[in-house]
Amino acid sequence: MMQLIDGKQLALTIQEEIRTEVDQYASQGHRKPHLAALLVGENPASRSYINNKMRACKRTGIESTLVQQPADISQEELLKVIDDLNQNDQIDGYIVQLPLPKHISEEVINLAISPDKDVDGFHPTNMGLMVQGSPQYIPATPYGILTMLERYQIPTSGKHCVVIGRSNIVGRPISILLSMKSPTGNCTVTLTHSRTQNIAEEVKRADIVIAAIGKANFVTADMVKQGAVVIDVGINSIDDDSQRGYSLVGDVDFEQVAPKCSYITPVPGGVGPMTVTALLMNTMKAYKQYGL
Ligand code: BQF
Repeated sequence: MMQLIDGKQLALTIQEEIRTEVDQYASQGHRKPHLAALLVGENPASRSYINNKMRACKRTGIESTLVQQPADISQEELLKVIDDLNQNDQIDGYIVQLPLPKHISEEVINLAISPDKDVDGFHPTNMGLMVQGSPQYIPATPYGILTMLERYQIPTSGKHCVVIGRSNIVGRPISILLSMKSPTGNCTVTLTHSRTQNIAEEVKRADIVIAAIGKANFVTADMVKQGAVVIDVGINSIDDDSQRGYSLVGDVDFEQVAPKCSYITPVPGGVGPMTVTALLMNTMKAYKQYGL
C-alpha cells in the first residue's frame, strides 16, 4: 500500500522538539538562538518563503530578524550588510533569500557569508566539507529530505536512487549525500538533467526518485517502477480559477503516480515544510557550536 509522507506533520513534530531544546537552554540562563534573513527586493514568492521561516522560528522560540534591502542596492552595499551580520555576535546564523536581483552575483555573496553562520550551507567551504563527508551545515532541502527518509525509516542502503535536476541547492547536493557512506546514504545514484538522453528509462530503474527539475507534472506513472519511493521537490505555480488565481503543484503527476509508490511526498505539505525545518536545525547547530 502507498504511504503518504506527511512533511507538514513531521515538520511540526521536529519543531516541537526544537522548542523543548530551546526552552531547556533558556532555563539554564542562555540567550535564545537567533536566525536572520536578508531579503533583497520584494519578490512575492520570496516574501512568502521568508514568512514561512519566521513563523517556524516563532513556533520553536528561535528569535528571528528580517533585514530588508531595496532591489536596487549595489553589490558593494549588500556586502557591507553581510559583513555586519558576520560581526553581529547576537546572530547565530543567517540566510540570503534567493533569487537575488540580476546585478548581484550569488557567487560573490555566498563567498562573503561567514561559513560558521552559513545555515543554508551554500558557502564553498561548507559545500567542500559536505563533499568530503564531514558536513558542517547541509543545505536545507537536501537535509529536509534526508530527515524525512530517516524518520520514516525508509531504507537507502544499496538502493538505486535517480535524481532529476542538477541544481546547486538540491539535485547536486542530494545526489552526493545519498551516495555517501552514512545511515541515510549508501545508495547507487544516477544524476539526470536536461541533457540526459532518455530520462524516462533512467527513472524507471529507480527504487528512490528525487524530482527537482521545476517542471509541473514532469514525472508520469509510466516512468515509475512499482513500489518506488517518490520525493517531489517541485513547487510550480499553475494558474487556475481558485480564489487566489493559482495553485501549487509538484514535479510529479501525483494522482497518476501515487498508486504505484510505496511512499510519496505531496505538494504542498511534503518537502517544503521540511526545508524550513532543516534551516532551523542548522540554526540550532550554529547556536550550540558557536553561540553558547
Ligand atoms: C509547502 C524555494 C524555490 C526557490 C527558492 C512549505 C515552503 C514551500 C512549500 C518554503 C523554497 C521552497 C523556499 C511549503 C522555502 C520551500 O507547504 O509545501 C514551505 O517556504 N520553502 C525558499 O526559501 O526559497 C526557494 C523554492
